[in-house]
Amino acid sequence: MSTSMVCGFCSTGCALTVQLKDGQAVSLTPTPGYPVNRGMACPKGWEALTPLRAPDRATTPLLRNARGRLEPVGWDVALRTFTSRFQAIQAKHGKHSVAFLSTGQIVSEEMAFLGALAKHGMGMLHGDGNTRQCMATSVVAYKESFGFDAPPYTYRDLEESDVVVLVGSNLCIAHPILWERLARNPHHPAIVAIDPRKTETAMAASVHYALQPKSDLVLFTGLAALLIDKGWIDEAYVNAHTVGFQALRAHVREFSVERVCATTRLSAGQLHALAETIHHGKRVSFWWTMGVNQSHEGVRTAQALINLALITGNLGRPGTGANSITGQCNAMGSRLFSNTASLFGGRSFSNDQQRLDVARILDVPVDRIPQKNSLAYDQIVESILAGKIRGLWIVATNPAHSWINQVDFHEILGRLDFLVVQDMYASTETAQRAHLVLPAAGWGEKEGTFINSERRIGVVKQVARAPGLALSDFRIFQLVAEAWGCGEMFRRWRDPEAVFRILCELSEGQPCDFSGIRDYAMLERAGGIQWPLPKDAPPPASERRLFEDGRFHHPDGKARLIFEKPRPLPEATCARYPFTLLSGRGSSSQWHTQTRTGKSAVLARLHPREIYLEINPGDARRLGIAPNEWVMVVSRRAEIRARAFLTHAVAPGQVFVPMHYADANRLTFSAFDPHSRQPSYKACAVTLRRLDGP
Ligand SMILES: Nc1nc2c(c(=O)[nH]1)N[C@H]1C(S)=C(S)[C@@H](COP(=O)(O)OP(=O)(O)OC[C@H]3O[C@@H](n4cnc5c(=O)[nH]c(N)nc54)[C@H](O)[C@@H]3O)O[C@H]1N2
Ligand SMILES: Nc1nc2c(c(=O)[nH]1)N[C@H]1C(S)=C(S)[C@@H](COP(=O)(O)OP(=O)(O)OC[C@H]3O[C@@H](n4cnc5c(=O)[nH]c(N)nc54)[C@H](O)[C@@H]3O)O[C@H]1N2
Ligand code: SF4
Ligand SMILES: [Mo]
Repeated sequence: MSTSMVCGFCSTGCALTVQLKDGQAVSLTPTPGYPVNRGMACPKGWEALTPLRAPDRATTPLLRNARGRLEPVGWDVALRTFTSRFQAIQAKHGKHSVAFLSTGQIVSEEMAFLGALAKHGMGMLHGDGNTRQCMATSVVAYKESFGFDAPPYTYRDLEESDVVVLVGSNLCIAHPILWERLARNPHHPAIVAIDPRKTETAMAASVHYALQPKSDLVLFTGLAALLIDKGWIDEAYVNAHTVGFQALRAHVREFSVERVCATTRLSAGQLHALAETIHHGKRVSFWWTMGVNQSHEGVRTAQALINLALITGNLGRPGTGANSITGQCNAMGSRLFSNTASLFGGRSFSNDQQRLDVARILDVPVDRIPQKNSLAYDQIVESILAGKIRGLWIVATNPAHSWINQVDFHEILGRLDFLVVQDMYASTETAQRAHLVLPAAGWGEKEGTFINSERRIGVVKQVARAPGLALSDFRIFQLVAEAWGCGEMFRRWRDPEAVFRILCELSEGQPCDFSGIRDYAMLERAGGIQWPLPKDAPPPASERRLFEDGRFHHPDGKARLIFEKPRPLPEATCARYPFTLLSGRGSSSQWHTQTRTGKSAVLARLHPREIYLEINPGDARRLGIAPNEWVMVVSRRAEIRARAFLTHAVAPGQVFVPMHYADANRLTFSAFDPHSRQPSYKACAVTLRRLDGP
């Protein structure tokens, strides 16, 4: 017996075939016919079952006792404590003094349950997720430019482009199967990598532009200036489908070649060559990931890329697009259904009609749906510091490792009156800080759906039993609803598939409308289905892109060309802190804070066990640092030890540390994009010191 389901790590959304014995998983292999991965998987996918069997799984609820130790309790005590502590905080400090932080890594059905339970059931106003750390920039950029958060592409575009521009994306290791798809492109595309580091991707690309960190906005604005100046734009497309071209043209005039070269440290020749490559391409696609999103000016940078695609008419045709690649397996689900930054289905909390629509579909009184937006993640953290938020429920994310500036964050966590952490493992940095740990089933131990980067909805199944008393997040939310006293509100939320039907209804009439999907079986038969698929639509093709008719989601059907002046770096280098610290993914075998991938002996052989720092050999020589030597990396917040890894992949004056080691974010500086409030993880100032002795 075997069954196929979508992988639970990255947003590529590969399908894996799980071999079963007595209904339980024994092994897995990539699914051959699935339109996403076509029989391929990366090391994490192959090892996806291993983390389920780890010895540090949370197998029972844990409650911190009077001596400060976490001690096992039953679900009855856990639920009573959860309810009484949070309700007491709300009674004393107001309903909004309890908040939640969720994730892009549970199924959409669970995300929606958490969002509805917390806000409509428990009366919270504030809830955000780790999608803020990751995709908030793209969400805001798309919403403003296209009128809806709608990544336009399908993966086949990687195979149909003749020019592929990858910006701040290390596709080879962060999305290896997408890289495989690109490698199969029969048109011998020019692959352009734009990244300060010579990454695995940059090495494999046709050309690498090693720009100065955070100079992307200047680069793309300057490129627009060159393209417009030379008349290398698609005027017919601009006139028919965009608004704001005259203003954009006036704005970009200030970005002379000299200015762009001075800021980016690219040569005039490189800039002209890039403009020519784009001009000569017939099907040019622009792809970006965290090198763009995690920036103090990420939204405008993403929009500068969107503008390039729009003014050159590279949208809505095969092999084109302004394409943000997502990160987590269900980041796209969280964008539509977490009920955090937007109301269900990409709606707005401040729109009365949309609140009424949701209230009707969910059969809840409309006054249970907040009229105001939640605070963003960093503002929730600030509110804890200010004593306004005193209770926090964290589900499927590990912010005591992954949030920016850990020195502050750990101090702030200590101020909470009550912290609940719901995770697969009791050993995570965040669970270790909790007053109450709720043991959760993981991927493979429950069912539901994920939405991948190309908007494809795919099914996740139960192929293993959760250990001990661990329960699916779905079941935990049901129990919390009962204990809280709002169980009645969730009578229809019987099981994940019943909730999937509610999600279909919530999507109806929205640009993401997938009300034409009947059930999980239909998704399975089709090999996943991309949104939109409205009711009564003809059977969908296996790959579809958006905006083929040139109509965007603004009322006039046109896209907006949006721009703004570049901003100064929040923490620039100086004489005391002369190095720019970059951070990001280290290898294809490591996932984020390593709570899952850290459990696999196979994956452990594919990456260094200890934290390391990539440094340019010239800088190392100057500072007397030998290969593999332990060095002290010092920022204004903290100093950490890391092994020096000498490599020309980083430019002089820059260093890189992978985010998978907990110390990385002790160095980073709390700075945010003002429009998306996404953390700028990828630039702060550090200095290096040699350590005497071992
Ligand atoms: N193996 C593995 N795969 C993953 C993940 C994982 O943890 N492990 N995580 C998943 C998730 S959630 C995400 S969001 C994606 C992230 O996927 P990516 O964004 O591709 O990964 P990162 O390494 O974070 O960042 C990409 C690149 O941005 C570059 N960069 C830094 N600053 C700048 C800049 O100013 N400009 C430009 N142009 N580039 C810059 C960095 O040098 C880095 O090479 O990966 C997903 N896939
Ligand atoms: N310096 C630096 N920091 C970064 C980044 C960077 O590039 N540089 N990247 C940022 C980005 S893009 C992201 S997405 C974040 C990721 O940051 P996190 O979300 O904190 O990272 P994960 O390790 O994926 O944490 C997921 C947690 O959920 C648990 N879990 C997994 N499955 C389930 C489940 O089904 N149910 C429950 N209840 N729990 C589950 C895991 O055990 C783990 O503890 O990190 C961000 N931090
Ligand atoms: S590329 Fe992503 S979705 Fe595919 S197997 Fe690897 S982690 Fe899973
Ligand atoms: Mo991410």
